[in-house]
Amino acid sequence: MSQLAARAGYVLRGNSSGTMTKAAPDLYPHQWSWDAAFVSVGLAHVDIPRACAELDALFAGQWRTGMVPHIVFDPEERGYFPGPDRWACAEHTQDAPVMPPTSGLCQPAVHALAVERIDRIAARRGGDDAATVTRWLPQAYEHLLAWHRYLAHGRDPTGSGLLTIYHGWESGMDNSPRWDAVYDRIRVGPDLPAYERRDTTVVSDVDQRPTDAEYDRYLWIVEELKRADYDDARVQATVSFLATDVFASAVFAAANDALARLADRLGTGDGPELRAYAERFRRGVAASIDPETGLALDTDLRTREWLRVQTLAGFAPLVCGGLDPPQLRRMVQLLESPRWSGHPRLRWAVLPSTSPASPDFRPRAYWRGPSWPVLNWFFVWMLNASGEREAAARLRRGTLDQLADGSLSEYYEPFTGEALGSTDQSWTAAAALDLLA
Ligand code: 9WN
Repeated sequence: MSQLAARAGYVLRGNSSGTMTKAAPDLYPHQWSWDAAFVSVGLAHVDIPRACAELDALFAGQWRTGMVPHIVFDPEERGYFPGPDRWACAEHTQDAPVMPPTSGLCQPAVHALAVERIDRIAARRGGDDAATVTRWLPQAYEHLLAWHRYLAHGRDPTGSGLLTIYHGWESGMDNSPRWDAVYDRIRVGPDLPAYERRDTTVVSDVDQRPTDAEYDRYLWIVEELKRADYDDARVQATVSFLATDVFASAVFAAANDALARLADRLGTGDGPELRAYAERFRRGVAASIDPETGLALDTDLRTREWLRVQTLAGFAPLVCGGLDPPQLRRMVQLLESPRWSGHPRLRWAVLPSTSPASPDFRPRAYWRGPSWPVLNWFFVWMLNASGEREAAARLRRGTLDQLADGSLSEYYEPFTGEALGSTDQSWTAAAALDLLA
């Protein structure tokens, strides 16, 4: 285990460009939003100032609207598609910064949770580390407040307690079966500009990545966003992908709780506003639980129908709390049941991205089945936060066993344990460091 920690620290150092950490050295050579938040927690265990700098680099790409974009591009790096030219954000809206260039979407708002955790790690250490974070917090707080206000208003204009997303990429679970029905409806226009994928030159086994047909739709939505000049109201009226994201909503509720605690500590007076957001989104998530499966579901906003699938996003209520004790017990039991981490064929008792008992399950295909250490770590973190310490300890054990091969891969085949996707994935290294600490 000490070797694993050393290797994880080495990977994070190697993936750093100085101020930002590439999500992965070859496959994702830029900074991704939720990756950066998770990475900053890993960094906090080895270098507190660098952890703060990681989030500062991300906030440098924040839009005038408050949106924290899903990619902040390193202008020196080329190897990723779609890159800054394809997004062309600053050409379409003055809300986007010219430098650093960014994408025009966002990802789950785990950042305030990360900041709270960095603060706790630094406080435990005391001395210069604690002082560094105390000095840094007020400005980090301002970025987070603007980000949360953007989401609460721009992405939930009707006050439903559920965030609206425009692309599977915004969920962070790109090709999850969660979005199949929404993507099925998308008709790619004949004027989709030609493109060449880069991801399949890095991961040569195409089964591990989304298909070309899926990519066409991903890129088509980018064209639709540009046509609406990345303006939220125009996008919501025109884009062909429009859904609520129950997992991102739960993350947002929990992040508002964390930011409210920070507001109190800093004496900003925003606590009541942030607690009201937390309550609104907790209620939205609780109302999304499907009585048939016990899992929380997303909604297709064009048809107003629930998207009935069995993915780990269904455990969203475990992230934001608000379940009464029997409901909480039932959900933890479901998580550990043979449909999930207790499935008899699993190599390790961890959560796969899609239930192996579901017809959508495909064990090698990215978000359609493989298990992702980063999300297992996140559930360990959230289970601990809701007092479910024994379930958290079991999931932690399984995740560490999975990580023991030292490849720090992006995802794993859940039955055979084969490492898949990118190796040296930054957020997997962060997961290892935090779980070991
Ligand atoms: C598109 C960086 C990102 C993660 C996402 C993951 C994957 C990108 C891609 O990699 O998405 O945003 O090109 O496939 O799905 O969750 O943030 O690690």
